[in-house]
Amino acid sequence: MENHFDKRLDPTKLVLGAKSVISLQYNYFPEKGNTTNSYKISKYAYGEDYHSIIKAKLYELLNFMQEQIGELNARVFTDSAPIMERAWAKKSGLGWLGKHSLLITKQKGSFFFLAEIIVDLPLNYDAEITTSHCGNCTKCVDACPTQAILPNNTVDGSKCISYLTIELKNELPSAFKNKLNNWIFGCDICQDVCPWNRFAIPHTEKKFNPHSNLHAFTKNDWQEITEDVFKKIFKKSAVKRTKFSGLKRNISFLKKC
Ligand code: B12
Ligand code: SF4
Ligand code: SF4
Repeated sequence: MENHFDKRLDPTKLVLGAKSVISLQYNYFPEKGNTTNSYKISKYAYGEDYHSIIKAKLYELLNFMQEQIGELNARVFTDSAPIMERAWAKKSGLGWLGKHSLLITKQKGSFFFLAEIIVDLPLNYDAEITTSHCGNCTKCVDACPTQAILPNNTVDGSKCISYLTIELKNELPSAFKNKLNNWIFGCDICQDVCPWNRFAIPHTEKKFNPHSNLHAFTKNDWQEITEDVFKKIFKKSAVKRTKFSGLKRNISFLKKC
């Protein structure tokens, strides 16, 4: 997070002559969730990796813009560069930042990815939403099993199950015993309990649909998963980020709890 901090603050360091950040969102809320009593995978990772799917759509939009306007200096991003995606989305009027730090909209909740086109084109800008619609609610803060949600809409990344199960390269610290709530890749708890997600509508992106076996997996199936099965089920999935060894580490840790 400390790398490229100058770029994080200044989009002209990513795109020369940048004048606008176009913020976009892409729904990943699935029709069907994890099976109760089994291990859980975050909704965003059920199907194919979102990076390539969303990037293809961003290029489609950028090409359309260039057909209408002429050549532009622009780059497209989703979760792939030092950009403060939530801060830009808020500034673009897409929604507000919930106490769990994620962007929420009144119409759709929060189960969507953020993406941007940074372009050297001046535009008419939407107004920022400055009101939070969290009110006195603290459901996400109360439900987080590792107390990772801190005051002022921030998350202590090193305590977040998403970081522990995906990004952490070492052994899982014993302090998190009995706290991972059966999550083996990512965590959706703070979003599942958020009242605004009752407005979430299932996505229509076929590539986000899970492999037909994913929801049928019992705890036993997960504990016995082989590298071949892992490669089949998660062939194009974001779950590959944790690698077979990482997923096995998470499963063994939960088995011991
Ligand atoms: C690092 C990271 C994580 C870390 C840390 C999370 C955290 N809350 O900080 C970990 C691994 C824990 C994580 C987990 C998850 N993540 Co994540 N993550 C990121 C990532 C790559 C960077 C975030 C970042 O830069 N933080 C640093 C701070 C400084 O910047 P910021 O987040 O933009 O916003 C703050 C600052 O900008 C500040 N601010 C405003 N103005 C200014 C001005 C100045 C000068 C400064 C210094 C600061 C500042 O206010 C903002 C709010 O606090 C982003 C993608 C991206 N490039 O933004 C995805 C992203 C935030 N993650 C996302 C998702 C989906 C998740 C998970 C839900 C995945 C999962 N199911 O497991 C969980 C949710 C956990 C949670 N409650 O946050 C989505 C969120 C979509 C949404 N609706 O908001 C993003 C945007 C990826 C994407 N493109 O869709 N994530
Ligand atoms: S994703 Fe899970 S561990 Fe991370 S802040 Fe939300 S509830 Fe807590
Ligand atoms: S659960 Fe409540 S406090 Fe947390 S983000 Fe949703 S509305 Fe805001």
